[in-house]
Formats: sequence, C-alpha cells, structure tokens
Amino acid sequence: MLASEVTSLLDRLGVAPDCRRGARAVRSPLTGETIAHVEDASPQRAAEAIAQAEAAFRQWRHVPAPQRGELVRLLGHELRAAKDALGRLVTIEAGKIVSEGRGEVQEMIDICDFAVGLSRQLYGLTIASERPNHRMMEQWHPLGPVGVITSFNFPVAVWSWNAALALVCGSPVIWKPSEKAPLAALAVQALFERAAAKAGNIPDGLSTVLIGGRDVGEVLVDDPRLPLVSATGSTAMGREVGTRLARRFARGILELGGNNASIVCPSANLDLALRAIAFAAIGTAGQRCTTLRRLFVHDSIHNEFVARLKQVYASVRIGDPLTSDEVLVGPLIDQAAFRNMQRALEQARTHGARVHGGERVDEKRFPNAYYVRPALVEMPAQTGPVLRETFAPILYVMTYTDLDAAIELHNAVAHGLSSSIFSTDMRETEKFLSAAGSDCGIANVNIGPSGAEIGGAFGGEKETGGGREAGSDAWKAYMRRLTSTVNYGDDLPLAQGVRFDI
Ligand code: UN1
Repeated sequence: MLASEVTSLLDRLGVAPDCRRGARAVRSPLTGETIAHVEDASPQRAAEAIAQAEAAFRQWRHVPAPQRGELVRLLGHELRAAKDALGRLVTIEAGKIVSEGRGEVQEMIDICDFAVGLSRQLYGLTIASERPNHRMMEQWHPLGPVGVITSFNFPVAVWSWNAALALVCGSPVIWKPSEKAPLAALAVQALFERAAAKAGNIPDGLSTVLIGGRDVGEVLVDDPRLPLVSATGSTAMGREVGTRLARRFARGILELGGNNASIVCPSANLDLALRAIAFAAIGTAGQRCTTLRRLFVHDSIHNEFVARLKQVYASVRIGDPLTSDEVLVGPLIDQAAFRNMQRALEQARTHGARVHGGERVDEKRFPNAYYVRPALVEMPAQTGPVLRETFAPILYVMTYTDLDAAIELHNAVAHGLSSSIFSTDMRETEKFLSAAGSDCGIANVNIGPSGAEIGGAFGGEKETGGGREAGSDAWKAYMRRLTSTVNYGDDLPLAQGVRFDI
C-alpha cells in the first residue's frame, strides 16, 4: 500500500525509473513493508563519481561565488515547491511525524537562503603588516570535492547543511546517504538536477549521490582527491572515519550524536519546561542526535514535576503518523533500535531505576514495525546506560540540590552536543552559559536541547566529534585559507627585523 504512494511521490519528485530498481530493498519503518528497490553504487561507479567531481571542481572554482549562489537559490526554489512531497517521503522513509518531515525540508530551504546570502559574504581580512609598504591579506578559496555521509534520522537536511555551503564556497559534493533512507536522497538529487538545468552551464558531477553501505563510505573517506569528509552517525563510526582522515591529513566535520541533558531549576516556568521537555525527549521518537536524554530536576520541585511528566508520557499519542495529525510519536527505525532500547531499560533496572513506559505498542497490527511508548526512567544516580547514547525515546530523570554539582554531572559524559537549563534566575542561566557551565557545543535557556535553527553553528565537543555545520562561520571548513603579503615598495625589509644583506 505504501509502495504505490512512494511510486507516485518519486514520480512527482522527478526520480527517474532506472534509479528505482536494484538489489537493495528499502523498507518503511511505518509498517515494515518494502517500499522500493535501489541499486548500490559499484566501487567503479564511486571512483568515476570522484573523478567527475574533481573535473567539476576545476570549472566551478572559477565561477564567481554570487553566481554559484544562484544555483543554490534555484535549489531552494525547487525545495519550496516540493516541500509537501519530499516531507511526506521523509515521513515514510524515516518514520518522523508529518510536521517534522515538512520541518526537515524547511530546514533545507533555510540553509539554501542562508547560503545564497553568504555567496556575497565570503569575507577575507586585511591585516596590518609590520613592514613599510606592505599589505597582508587573507583570502578564502574553494577547497575541493567534499564527501558527505549522512544518517537515517535527518536523511536530507544534513546533506543540505553541507551541500548548500560547499556549493557556494566552490566545492562539489558527493553524498552517501544512509542505506536506510536512500529514496529521499534520490529525490533531492532529482531536485538538484532540475535546479542545475534551470541555472544552465553547471558541470556534470557537481552533486552526486552514491547509494550503498559501509564500503561506499570507505571509498569517500580514503580517497585523496576528497580534502574534506563530513560524517554524521555513531561515535564508533566517527572514530574510524576521523582516524582514517587523519592518516591522509584530510579534514573531517564529525557530528556524532549526543547524550544531551537539561536542568530544571526551582524558578523555572514549569508549564513551559514541560512542553519543551516533551518535544525534546519524545519528539522524533528520541531519534535526534539532539534528543534530550538526561534530566536533572531540583529536589524542591522534583515530585510535582515528575508526576506531570508521567502524565504526558502515559497519554502521548503513538502510531502511524500518516493516519492522524494527533500522533506525536512515530516508530523506531528498525528492530535493532528496539532491541537497543530494551537492553538499555533492562540495564537501568539493574541500576535501581523505576521505568515508566518503554513497551512495544501496536505489535499485532504492525508485526514488522517497532512502535514504543516513550520511557521515563527515574534513576537514583547517573550510572550504567545513562552514561551512553541510546538512540530511542528514553529520558533518565535524576534529582539535584546544588546547581554546581548538577553542572558537574551534566558534563560528566562522553558526548558534548547540546544542553539546556530551565530557570528565570539570571545568575543560574549565566552560570550555565559561562566558561564553567555546559561543556557542549550548544547550550540553551528555557528551550530544550533539540530543534536548532540553521543560523547558528551546529555541532559539539568531545565524542560528538568537534565539527560545526550550518550557520555562523561554518562555511570556512569548505574553503582553504590563503595568507598573502604584498610588497608595493622598492625596499625589502624583513619581518622580525632580520638582516640578510648580500
Ligand atoms: C540530527 O539529529 O542529526 O537541532 C540533527 C535539531 C535539528 C537537527 C538534528 N535541527 O534537532
């Protein structure tokens, strides 16, 4: 049933029929059924794509950046027109609710707009020289073809954060999407090609999709013609990618998940905190890298607040998001995700947890899809599974009395992606944002840790990998920096007063 809807969505999005046959079955987490087949790229095709990207780079780097921006403007235009269809495909392929599927496409449109503006603002510097009649400057030049490896949970937006910037910066993009969500990637490639045809004079191979598993990713990571690889996924994956990139001195942008926490202080607006925490912990069925996974609640409000949270967890609507807009929790991506969740809950119990929810629902109706009630887990201490990221809707709740101690605990995990504090006391909020506060790449006040806008740099510290994508000056990663000193005089004064008279 879903398969025929997918066929018509792919038709509408312009995905050619020959991209839709092959040995790899694509499954929808909504029902577990096979919705399409695709073909993996052979190693030969991957090598060809890299050669083409390199050739495209030689042309594209000469195109003035504002003209490169025009291509990204047209891509944004295609995305606007396709927002409903592509959003729905994201829902079917990744399982997120319809509003989040559309939101993901909006995030792509937003970064295109950002990149178009940026295409006239790839600013360098002029630097005061210590030598008379000399000028120093810094220029930014295109870097070269960029490999982008993305994960199932944001199957298209993460590509766009990288691609929109890379393209205006003069760098072609080769994309290996998650093997769990290749259809949305093929659709985005079709939209890109439509934009390229409208722009005219776009070199072949400026943007390519390579479907496949780990072996295709490895080709991108190891090829010396790709000076930058941006990879989103598990810390285990990132550790390997980072090491292999370091071996050939390539750059990496690593975005490897988080074990994100929030602190709820006594002065917080608890109605607001409740809604924010529900979205951050339950939204996307806990499958965002920014999902809220740990919650520290002040002991003076703990019982009241946790009672309210329990009500939300017990009543939130779970199910196939295509059937009703009231569904807020879609399925887990697959059986492995379900098993990981159950394993974490089991371990939590051995650490003294009280677990509310977490069980499978709708199993009879969907024997091959994995819907769960989100789990609220009261923990006596930050131990066992609380210390790691489990990609599922589990919120571990702990109590605290002293904010400094809570911040210590907050930071005492391996990841450092996102964080937040709920408080109306500016001494508390400023402390949380200070050098001695949250050690994450993102720290918010009175909102949850997820749902970032594209204008800020996105990414985090420690085992999150250190990369930054999207806004602020993240564009610099896709360019190379050239420092130049120009002597417009007739003397040759040397820096640092060095004398060298011949
Ligand atoms: C991810 O889960 O990989 O901040 C990215 C957010 C989204 C992006 C999440 N804008 O939650």
